[in-house]
Amino acid sequence: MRSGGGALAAVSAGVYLFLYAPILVLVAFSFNAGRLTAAWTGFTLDWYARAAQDPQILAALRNSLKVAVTATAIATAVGTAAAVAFHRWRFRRQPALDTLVTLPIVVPEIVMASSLLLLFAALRLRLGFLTVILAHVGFSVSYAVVVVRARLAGFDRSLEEAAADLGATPLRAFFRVTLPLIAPGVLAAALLVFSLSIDDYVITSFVAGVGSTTLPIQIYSMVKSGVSPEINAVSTLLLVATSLLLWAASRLERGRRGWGTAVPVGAALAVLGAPFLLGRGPAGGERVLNLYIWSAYISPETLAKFERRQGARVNVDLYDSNEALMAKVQAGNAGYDVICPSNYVVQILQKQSLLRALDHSAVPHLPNVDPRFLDRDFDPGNRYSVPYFWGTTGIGYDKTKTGPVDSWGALWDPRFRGRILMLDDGREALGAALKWKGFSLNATDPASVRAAEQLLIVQKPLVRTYNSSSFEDILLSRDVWLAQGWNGQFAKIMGIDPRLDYVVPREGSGLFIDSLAIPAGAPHPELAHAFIDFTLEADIAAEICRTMGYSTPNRAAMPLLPESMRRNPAIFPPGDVLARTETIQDVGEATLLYDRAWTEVKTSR
Ligand code: SPD
Repeated sequence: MRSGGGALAAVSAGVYLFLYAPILVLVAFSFNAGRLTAAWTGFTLDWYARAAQDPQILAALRNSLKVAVTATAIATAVGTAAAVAFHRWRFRRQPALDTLVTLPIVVPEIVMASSLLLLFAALRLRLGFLTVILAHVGFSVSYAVVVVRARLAGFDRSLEEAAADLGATPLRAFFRVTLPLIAPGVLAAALLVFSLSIDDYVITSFVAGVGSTTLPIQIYSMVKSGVSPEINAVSTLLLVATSLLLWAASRLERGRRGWGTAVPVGAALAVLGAPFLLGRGPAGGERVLNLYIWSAYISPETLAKFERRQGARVNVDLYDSNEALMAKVQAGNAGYDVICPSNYVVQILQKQSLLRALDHSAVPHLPNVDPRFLDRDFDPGNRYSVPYFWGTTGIGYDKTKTGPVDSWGALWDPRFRGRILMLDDGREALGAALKWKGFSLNATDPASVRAAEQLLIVQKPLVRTYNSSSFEDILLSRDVWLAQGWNGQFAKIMGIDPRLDYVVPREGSGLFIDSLAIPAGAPHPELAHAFIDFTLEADIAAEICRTMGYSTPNRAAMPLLPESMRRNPAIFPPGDVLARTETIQDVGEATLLYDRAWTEVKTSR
């Protein structure tokens, strides 16, 4: 070996390790018996078996494949045609056209996502498969043009001319001469588009509607309720399938056909086709309820009961902020049948005519609700909503690490630097600062909101993370010792670990009533009413409360709850605690103040 050869090999090995270490870890942990991602506890194939039986994962994988295959076919065909046109003819203003065709590659994804959403809203297109496919074609076609053009750069045009001289039409010459010669480039473009499509999260999350949840969105929503090794198993299979396809493509490129190419293609197709064979796809004529609800708010078992009762299927999408809910509903046409806005959000959506008036004759169990939660200011007469859960915002903490906690001030205590979690929610995080300093949660004067903003900026170096979905798991794992959050999720972990406690700080806090409502354009209003009424049945309301830990407003469900829950002050706070709570309200134009303040906090260093 030449001198320096050893160093070169070491650097190369380092580069390969850097590139592949994360993938190797993912593959290894897909065989790990333990649920925790960071500790190896033994070999298992269980996660593969579970993934193969998880209807949500299978449905998401099917959706991803349908989208990726369609978008790949369209983008590759369009991109190839455009590349050939650019190669064959010189257009006026060619440099400008060249720039325009490659621009989507450098446009920030978030800009592309919001402009596509705006466009679809303007065209009144319902968000779903069509919009996802159009978006994927939109962002990937430029890549196809670039890859095919690179292949065409070395293409000898005299071959096409010879075909024409021998009497071939331009179309025949293209299919018999040009296409076979540029096929490796077209194939490479198709593979690139396929992998861009299968992987996309940002743009898809903007333009997907109900029933078109793709694998990345499903994975992200599963991660919100704790990372599952099933995800590692699915990712490993996807990796195997795409590697096999790449291997086959490289053999084809080298002109090698036969078994050596057919076997990897067959194996890849078997892996990719499995979700279609294993899971049930939507049957024609099947009744479907599209539910958009807070994470950690309903269990799959309760949904399965409704499905059995109604002979229907429930599609569930999750969110963890009212802002995310409002963005989807206000963009229009997301296709949801039932949503779960918080009190003030019911009011905002109703004012914008985005909710459908309820038919009370179709919700006969409404009288099960405790009258204290009916006919509230945000929805007089419950014309648009029925209460689902109520609760408080407070602090969950490990008393063995922090000692007693009774003030919001604990979240600013430098002794707990790096051990504090705040909700990733502007109104709630600013609300904690406002309450600590004696203001209302609904202060509208700029000085108070500004003071809260400054407090959160000062607090930032102490904060480990902002999280609104799995804050209780993060506390349970001891990554943090104090977490701002909502009572129900803390109540659940307090049952697992007695060192944890929950407090509504003495300065006061927020009380929320999250309600079920039907969006104005809901496609299945009859099934939506049936679902809302189902959740109001005493035993179902009790089951939802038992499994999720949040406080039920259902009076008839109370006797069905275990004594330990009824007496748990974290779930059903006593009168003196309730007396120091207030509801978050729609603050009208001051919303802008809150939005700006929260953006300042999140972007400050
Ligand atoms: N994980 C679900 C938590 C829902 C809590 N309600 C939100 C109230 C927002 N002010």
